[in-house]
Amino acid sequence: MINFSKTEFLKSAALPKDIYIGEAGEIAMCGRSNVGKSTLINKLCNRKSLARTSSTPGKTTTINYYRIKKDFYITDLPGYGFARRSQSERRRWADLMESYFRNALNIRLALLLLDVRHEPSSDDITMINFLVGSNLPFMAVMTKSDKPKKSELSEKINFLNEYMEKYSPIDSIAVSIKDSKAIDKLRNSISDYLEI
Ligand SMILES: Nc1nc2c(ncn2[C@@H]2O[C@H](COP(=O)(O)OP(=O)(O)OP(=O)(O)O)[C@@H](O)[C@H]2O)c(=O)[nH]1
Ligand SMILES: [Mg+2]
Repeated sequence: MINFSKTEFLKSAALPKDIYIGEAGEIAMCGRSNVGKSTLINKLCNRKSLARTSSTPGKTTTINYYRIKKDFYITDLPGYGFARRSQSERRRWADLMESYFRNALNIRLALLLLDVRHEPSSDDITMINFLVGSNLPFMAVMTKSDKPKKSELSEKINFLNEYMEKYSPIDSIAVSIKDSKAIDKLRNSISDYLEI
């Protein structure tokens, strides 16, 4: 079982030349801006502000690498689908992502975060197709499960579960920052899948 609490910040990459290329295994956090990627890294690692978060989208603008154990990293990626970015920022984002995925030969698992309240957006679908097309194993993680009304939650989870089953053999999981049991379950699923 991974001891996420020993995680430490390793480096940031703002430009393709800064992208980490090495032997270590990697867990990549992908998803739309504001879906909760940086927040989830903090929760998994039981830390308040290892990764910086914000209530406004577009907070993470660099690729941030965190070492969870010797030879294993978790990578916080800048989110997609954030409309209010300048043309040049969008270009930089696209170049950075393209370079990241081209060089990330050691991604052992991607976590694709989806807001439990919404159906996948066209950007999410592009991401899903990319992961499938690249043969990258991924687990859908539905975030913000504290937000829907209790009466609607299971319907939303079932919808996304069924949706994602078509694309990934790995079971989806619903989490919330307010539900430490769900976070624990996610830690276990990641450890079990990676056998680390
Ligand atoms: N209620 C609730 N809020 C959450 C949850 N997870 C994240 N948030 C909030 O969602 C907002 C965005 O979280 P971030 O972690 O910064 O989102 P991000 O995906 O890293 O966004 P970018 O860095 O822009 O790509 C913050 O205000 C978080 O507190 C959750 O499970 N429940
Ligand atoms: Mg972020």
